[in-house]
Amino acid sequence: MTTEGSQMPAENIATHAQTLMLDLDKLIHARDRVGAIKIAREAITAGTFTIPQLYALVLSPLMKLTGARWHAGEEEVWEEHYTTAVVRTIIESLFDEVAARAAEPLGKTVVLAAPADEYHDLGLRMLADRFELAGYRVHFIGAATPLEELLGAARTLKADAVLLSASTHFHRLRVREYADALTAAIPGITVWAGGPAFAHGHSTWSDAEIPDIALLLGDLETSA
Ligand code: B12
Repeated sequence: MTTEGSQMPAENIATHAQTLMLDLDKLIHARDRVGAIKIAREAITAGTFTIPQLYALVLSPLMKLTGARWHAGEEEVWEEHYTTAVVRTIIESLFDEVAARAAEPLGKTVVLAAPADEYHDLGLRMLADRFELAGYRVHFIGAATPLEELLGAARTLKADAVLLSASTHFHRLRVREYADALTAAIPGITVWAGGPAFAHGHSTWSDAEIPDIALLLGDLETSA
């Protein structure tokens, strides 16, 4: 279990997370991306949050807030893109901290990708770091990956597991196709699938195929 960082009681963590999220939101709206990146990094280097906590309790809710504002007509599309870009920079800026805090290697390799035409990859990128922290060897392929390319990557990179993410409902069938193709082509491979596309149930998928990442990695108190 990744226990570096905060030992705060859960309710304090929630309050601190909400405060940091609102501070980040203000800085992003003031178009102060340097300031936003600085306070997010400081929350990690000061030990206020673990990296999984920052991702699950601060950055993910910030993205949802942005999405809700866009949906309500309170934000332009470019503003959602702006927030996405700042959040991605925060994540990338933590690369050294992820490497320094990663657990002993487990000897397992995971490849993370989204299927063709699926452009949401920020959640996938956060999951990549959480797997790395847990000791996996991680290869992040990212958004909109054609099936043949993913099969090639999984073989070449000797993946023990492939994690597929889909946010848009209409990509669920494609994820099923990818999972079936991977398990047929690579004996013994584990395929996990998830993301908002599965938010309203996952019939035709087993529970093992759609894992609870917090439970699998043991890196958060609550499932996220
Ligand atoms: C940012 C964003 C975008 C950006 C994506 C940028 C990027 N590179 O990622 C852009 C602008 C490209 C975009 C485009 C679109 N988007 Co959009 N987008 C969002 C938004 C606002 C935030 C997404 C995000 O980053 N969330 C934060 C991350 C951390 O959370 P997450 O992705 O859910 O991932 C977490 C979990 O789901 C889970 N998870 C993820 N993958 C996996 C895999 C496994 C195996 C497991 C176990 C868990 C797991 O772990 C992650 C970490 O905790 C959401 C709103 C929302 N409520 O989420 C809409 C949202 C996802 N988008 C939506 C839609 C409809 C679209 C568009 C179709 C809009 C349009 N009409 O053009 C297009 C589709 C583009 C495409 N073909 O893919 C819908 C999807 C609805 C649905 N379920 O079908 C949402 C939910 C908005 C809404 N309420 O309608 N979007």
